[in-house]
Amino acid sequence: MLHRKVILVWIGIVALCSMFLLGQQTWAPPECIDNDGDGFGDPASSGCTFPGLDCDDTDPDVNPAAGEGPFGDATCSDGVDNDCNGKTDNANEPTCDPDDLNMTGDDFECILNWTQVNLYYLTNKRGYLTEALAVANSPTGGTFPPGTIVQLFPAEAMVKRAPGWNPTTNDWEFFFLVVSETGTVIQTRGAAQTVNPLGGNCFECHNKAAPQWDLICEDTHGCDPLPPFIDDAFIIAAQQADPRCP
Ligand code: HEC
Ligand SMILES: [Ca+2]
Ligand SMILES: [Ca+2]
Ligand SMILES: [Ca+2]
Repeated sequence: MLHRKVILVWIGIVALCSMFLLGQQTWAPPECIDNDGDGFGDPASSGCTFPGLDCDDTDPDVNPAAGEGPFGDATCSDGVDNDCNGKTDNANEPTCDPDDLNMTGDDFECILNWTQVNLYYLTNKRGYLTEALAVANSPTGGTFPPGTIVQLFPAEAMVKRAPGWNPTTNDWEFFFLVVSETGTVIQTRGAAQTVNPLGGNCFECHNKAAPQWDLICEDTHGCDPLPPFIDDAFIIAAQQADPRCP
């Protein structure tokens, strides 16, 4: 009998201890001091909605998730480090860099308006068309200037952002677009993770171009070829069918 009581008491103690230990976790979450209520704390704390440091905990519009840019936007001249990255206004490269090109749907247009280089179309929306064409036509390659847009198909585009935007992709931003008579809707955009609707990763294919070609494939730069049915005639027909063209 005594033996059974000892065991019961022992089980009771173990149960109490584990309740205490479990309970402690919920009774004392990491403290979050978030004076402006934007979800970021000062100091940074995993107890807050977001773990990043709020560099100005008196202004809910200033935190690591806030934007600074593009150039011309008030955030590039307000004297505030809006996104808490340690750089303020025009020093906030690349997003406040006047050469950066942060495309909206309306910035895309009929690709036949642009300059044809071999099989693709190219323009530059930051005043560097001469420089961009020099790179495109160079037999030894080069690095395209910011503001360059390159398209082979109306629905896919590569856009050169400001230096430092994304070192992995050489600052290229990849786009998949939905185009119609009424204009362009951006369906997906981004750096190395961008895929087309068939799941094909733009960067994985284009990164196979030899380094001097700045991720431009054409059919001689080292990329795997497109499937045989996508021949020149197919590509030209797709270009001529760009619904945005007059
Ligand atoms: C399966 C590999 C592959 C995928 C995925 C791919 N591309 Fe390409 N892309 C190519 C090849 C190869 C060419 C060159 C075709 C030619 O000129 O014959 C090309 C051409 C282009 C061109 C014209 C300039 C150049 O590099 O020749 C642009 C712009 C482009 N692709 C953008 C994109 C974008 C944006 C995506 C993603 C939405 C994408 N591509 C996905 C292989 C790929
Ligand atoms: Ca805050
Ligand atoms: Ca900043
Ligand atoms: Ca600012």
